[in-house]
Amino acid sequence: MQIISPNYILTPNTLLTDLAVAFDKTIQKIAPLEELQKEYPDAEVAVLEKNSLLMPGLINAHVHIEFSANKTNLSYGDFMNWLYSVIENREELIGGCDATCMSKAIDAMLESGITTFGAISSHGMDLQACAKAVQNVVFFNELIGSQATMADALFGDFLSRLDASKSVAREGFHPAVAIHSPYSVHPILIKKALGIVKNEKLKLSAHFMESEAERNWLDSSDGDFKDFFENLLKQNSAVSDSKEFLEHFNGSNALLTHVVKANEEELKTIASNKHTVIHCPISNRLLGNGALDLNALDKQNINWICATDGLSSNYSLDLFEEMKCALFMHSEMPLLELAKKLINSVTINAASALNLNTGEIAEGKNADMLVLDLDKEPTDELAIHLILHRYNISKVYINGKQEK
Ligand code: MCF
Ligand code: FE
Repeated sequence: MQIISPNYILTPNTLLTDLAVAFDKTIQKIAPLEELQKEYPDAEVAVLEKNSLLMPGLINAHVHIEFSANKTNLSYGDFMNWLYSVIENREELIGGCDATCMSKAIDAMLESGITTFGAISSHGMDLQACAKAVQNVVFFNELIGSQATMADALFGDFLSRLDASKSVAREGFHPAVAIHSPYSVHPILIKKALGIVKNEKLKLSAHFMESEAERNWLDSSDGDFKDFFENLLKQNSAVSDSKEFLEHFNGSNALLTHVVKANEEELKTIASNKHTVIHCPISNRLLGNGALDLNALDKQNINWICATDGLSSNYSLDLFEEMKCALFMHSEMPLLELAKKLINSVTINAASALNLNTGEIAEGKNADMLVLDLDKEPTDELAIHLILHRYNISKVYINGKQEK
């Protein structure tokens, strides 16, 4: 048992003062230090310095680890140009991302306070790096392929990657499934994969309505994707429309990433199925996809969370940086309200979306915690300051073990 005694503890609705936390793998009790020392006389005690804040570890629910080699290879500003640049640079990009490159990305996330991440794995090449990461990992094996003729081979490959991820038997590692997107996955494949998802109660994720090109292709088999599909894949219409696509996900509490171009009907479907929207503001900006309308999501009571996406569409995997950009991007929402929502989105709300017992400093939750060194007593605008000031993270605990 350990006891940590910070000056302040951040919880979703209040800032606690003069309380300490007793924990092993999970948080056992939150009470005054003297009381905890009496109850756990053998516990190791850390009394922290002045202005220390204990807060939950951050959760980055959507990141492409295999794309971590990108810095300047890909074209930014327009989604289709980005996509063509991915295809053109594929070998260099994926081949250039070895174990060291992937571990560097994972370690950088730890340094910036990310104690849980959702890895979207395109090829399974990131499995070892994710298996040996100190963080909690939801490992989303991605299914992709719009051609029916390739379905058996692609599904076979997907299944063997899923099986390999199931053989990772470590605490905090969770195999899961990602359907790449409505335009890139054939319904035959989606149906087969969702059979497994439902049987085995796996978490499920998909990119959805990221670009104008996707909107036009799904609505009318037209727009910027027309040339792409006709020339590269000899396909002249979309494999499904967005309604059919979303119907596959009914009853799954899925994570839908981007959702920038979704219409009101789609938002209603997302709301009624209790899916979560993953918002990646930097990626949306860099790929020329505009900004998500957060008020429209709030109006429908949709749980939305903030994530970084991969280094394929970002310059860092730092959720403090991501939240800062979101704060400046969404002038439609009052500043303090937005800051509080962002902090909850990468802690308690991300945990609930991923169905993990973490994201909150509360009794019974896993002890995934950060210590931040504030320089002054916090004000009631703490959420804004946490996002703006990049306070030093002096300690990181994951499942009760100190990792920084
Ligand atoms: O999220 C970004 C942009 N949207 C879609 N896909 C990806 C992103 N970063 C990497 N990807 C991957 C995706 O998982 O690119 C591959 C897929 O494996 C093909 S589509 C460019
Ligand atoms: Fe992505």
